[in-house]
Amino acid sequence: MTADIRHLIGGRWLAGSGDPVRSVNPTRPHVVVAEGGAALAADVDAAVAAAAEAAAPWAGTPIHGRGALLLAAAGVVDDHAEQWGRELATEEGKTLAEGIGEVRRAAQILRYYGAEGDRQAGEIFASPRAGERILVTRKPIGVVGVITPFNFPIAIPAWKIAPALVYGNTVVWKPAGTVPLLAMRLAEALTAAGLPAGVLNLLIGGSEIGDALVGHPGIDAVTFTGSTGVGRRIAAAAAARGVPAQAEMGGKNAAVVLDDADIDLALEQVMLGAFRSTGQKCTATSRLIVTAGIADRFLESLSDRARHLSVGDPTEEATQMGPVISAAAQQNISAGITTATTQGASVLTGGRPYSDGVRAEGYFVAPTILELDGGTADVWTDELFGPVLAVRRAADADEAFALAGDSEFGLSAAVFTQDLTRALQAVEQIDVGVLHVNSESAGADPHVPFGGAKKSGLGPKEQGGAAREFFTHTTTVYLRGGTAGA
Ligand code: UN1
Repeated sequence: MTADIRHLIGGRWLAGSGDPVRSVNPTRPHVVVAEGGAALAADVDAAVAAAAEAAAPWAGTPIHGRGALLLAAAGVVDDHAEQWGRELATEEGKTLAEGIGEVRRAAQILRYYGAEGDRQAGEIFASPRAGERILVTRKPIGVVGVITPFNFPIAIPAWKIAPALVYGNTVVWKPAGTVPLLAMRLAEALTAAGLPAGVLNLLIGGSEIGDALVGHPGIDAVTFTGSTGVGRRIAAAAAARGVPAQAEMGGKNAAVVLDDADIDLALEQVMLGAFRSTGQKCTATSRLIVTAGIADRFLESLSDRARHLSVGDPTEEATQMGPVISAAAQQNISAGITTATTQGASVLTGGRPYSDGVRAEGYFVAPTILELDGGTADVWTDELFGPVLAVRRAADADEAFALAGDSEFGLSAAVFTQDLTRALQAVEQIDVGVLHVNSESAGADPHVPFGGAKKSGLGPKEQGGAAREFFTHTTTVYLRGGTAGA
């Protein structure tokens, strides 16, 4: 059954009068998941006006009251985990287990921020002047533009929208046009929980809606997750208007497997990092560095596992990897593989299109492992955002860590070793925002900072206490009593 696309503006669910938009099932692209009319630029004006009107009463609601709404929404999300998880797998293409897991993760994020009222609200400092204290308090920024990607259609929106709301901001949100159904689900959960009209507005459409949002004079801050090119453009546009931007962008994340690693653990985790969500995570493992003593054995076992991965319809229980999001993504990834081979890469497994059944019909890319010789290769430097792992061998740990750092990006990395000294060396030497020792490069808990080093991100990090840096500003209060001369 095809869902109707609706936009949420000022508390009302409205049909769009723009061009037709639709999301399709990437496993069976002739199946339409959701369709309707896109939002128009005029809808951006209406949504921003609704968010501006809702801003003062929302900011004036005690944080515990705002949090209670998020906790109620978490309950709604959890209650629908199975249904929405299946819809997610159908619309986005990740496996059912991952889809249900992601919906539950969205609920967990809502619960984390729902409890924010019970945490520290600011700081107090001593004053060099008698009778004075200095308070650092937090205030909302205002109306936040939220732009989210396709790959976590409900979890990433939750981890931006939940902190935005709990800190007292109102939101106008544009999700990726490929996943409107899951966006509507999150907005439904928040409205069912009793969110006042205008506090969250949802507009579905193409990049012109995102541009109109970022350029709108009523938007006080922009938070974005997606590609590096778009993130830089958004941050530049925001800077030109003098408003803060938070952009979480590309990664080219390395797994480093040293000679002394627990090999079975490393095999299992590298597989998850490279191929879960079909490699479509900014934290996915897209580079692998193995040291010489174990390289042959490790690569042989890894290729064998990749070759036997169950690839197909993600809504079937046995499936371990589904399709990529779109025909354009499939073509881009396939072109990246072809370029790699012309640049000297050897294909250890995958690399060829499927010719059978649903895998030929849908946007499938085989799990692919490419071993590079010493030369330069685009697949080593450029994010393909698919199930493609580029491998290099290193003589020893020092060379392996240097290769891990050989990227303009620095989002996440994984290091597999049982030697504490080597693990500590990795912490010192690998310049990333998220480092996993003996676990895969993806994964993030809601209570700790998330974001990249180097060119992976702009602006304050996300999640945990870090989110407060972006979604609030400080007011430093020099506080004295009124008694003259006291
Ligand atoms: C994860 O590693 O589980 O777009 C989350 C992304 C990241 C989120 C990764 N912002 O893939």
